[in-house]
Amino acid sequence: MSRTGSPPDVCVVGLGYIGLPTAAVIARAGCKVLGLDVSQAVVDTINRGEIHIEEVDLDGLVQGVVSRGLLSASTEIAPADVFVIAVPTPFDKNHAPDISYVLAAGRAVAPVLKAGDVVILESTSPVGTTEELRDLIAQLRPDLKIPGLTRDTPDVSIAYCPERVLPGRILEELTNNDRSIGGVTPRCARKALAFYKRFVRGECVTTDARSAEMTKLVENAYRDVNIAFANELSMVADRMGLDVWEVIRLANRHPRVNILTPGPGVGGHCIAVDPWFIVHGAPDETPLIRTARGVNDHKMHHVIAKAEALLEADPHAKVACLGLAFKANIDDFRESPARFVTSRLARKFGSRIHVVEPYAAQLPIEFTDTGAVQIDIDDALETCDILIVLVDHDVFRVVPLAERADKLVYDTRGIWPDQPRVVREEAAKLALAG
Ligand code: SAJ
Repeated sequence: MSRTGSPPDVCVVGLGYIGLPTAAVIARAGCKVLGLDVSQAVVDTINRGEIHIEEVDLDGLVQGVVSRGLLSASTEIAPADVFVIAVPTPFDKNHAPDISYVLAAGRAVAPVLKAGDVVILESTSPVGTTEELRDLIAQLRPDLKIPGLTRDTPDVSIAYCPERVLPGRILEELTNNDRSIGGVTPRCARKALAFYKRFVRGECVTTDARSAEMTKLVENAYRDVNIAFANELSMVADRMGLDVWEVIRLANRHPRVNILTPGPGVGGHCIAVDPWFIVHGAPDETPLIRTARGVNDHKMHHVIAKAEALLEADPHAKVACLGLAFKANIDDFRESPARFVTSRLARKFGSRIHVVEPYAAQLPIEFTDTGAVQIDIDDALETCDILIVLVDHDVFRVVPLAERADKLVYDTRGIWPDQPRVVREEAAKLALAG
């Protein structure tokens, strides 16, 4: 495969939140792409030109590349020139990374590999996973010369190239973000680089596989540690009766200070997961990363306790919880602190809880039989006395002061800096009393 030659045939293994957009973007660049997934339902949906996940502009893109015959999906592997593996890497109950899906993908790919092929792992992975994948392929295909294990020119190339896209901006960031491309050998990195140059406009930087694996983990751990600092400050501010938003706003006027935004905790399936991969790899050297995880998880319980104190102080007040998504302006409810907090309140306070989530057609399963109901933001503003802001959706952010000035507001996201301070101080005092 060469950059200037005809486009390679590509197989993307795993058609989830990363795999499907990646497959579609590669197809748009003119490569014939086969998407492989274990779910027949996912495969059928994509082959109809439809999508099973929500992401800005993805529907039109998939529809276009499927109708032009550039993207198809299957549960059966087929030969290709480049294999891109984008499968989940969860952790178990002890926070140990589970790379079984990566190895299963390797077992699927190995039988159809031929000389000249490139295998690229994109899944967030503990350091050393790409070499494990390489060793598995070597074991399954003793007929092939494998990079790092042969003195000759290897038959195949194996590399690690993490995605770093932000949900809600995936298509744009897939194309425009810089990429770190880590080869099992420098030659492998060059082969993978030639492939990414076909569809990435950002700068592609080559390195070794282990450094690229660690880079991905470090990016998300960096974010987690910095959010933990903001969340810890918010709890300190509650204890001291201070307005954390005011303190952060002022501190951030310092030219070398940039404190992130407190929230009800850290959600999603990356930032709350990936730091554990570092901790698992170096348990004695990671007190800071481990503590940050603890702070961010604890913040959810702090929010629940503070909200419970508010609700118990006024047993007749009707309450609106604003947002269930794991962050603003998306319909992704996986590992969402807002969802966790609201469901706990619904279980305790039942029909007093009114949930506002414009991105959800209905309440998630755990709300069944709690008595909590879903209403829209207009009803919430007309009928509820207490507003608990859990997600900074734009539709909440734009509510003018006049429509909420008389409410008791617990704003975990700081979207309403003009909310009368007396109300916010009252909330802080109630929480302290609790
Ligand atoms: N959050 C805060 N305060 C902040 C920023 C975020 O409470 O100041 C919360 C969010 O509300 C959310 C969580 O953190 O619950 C994570 O949100 P996010 O927008 O920071 O990140 P993700 O999980 O959507 O995507 C991250 C990104 N990583 C980094 O920004 C370093 C993305 O670039 C990665 O590709 C993605 O993880 C991934 O797939 O690993």
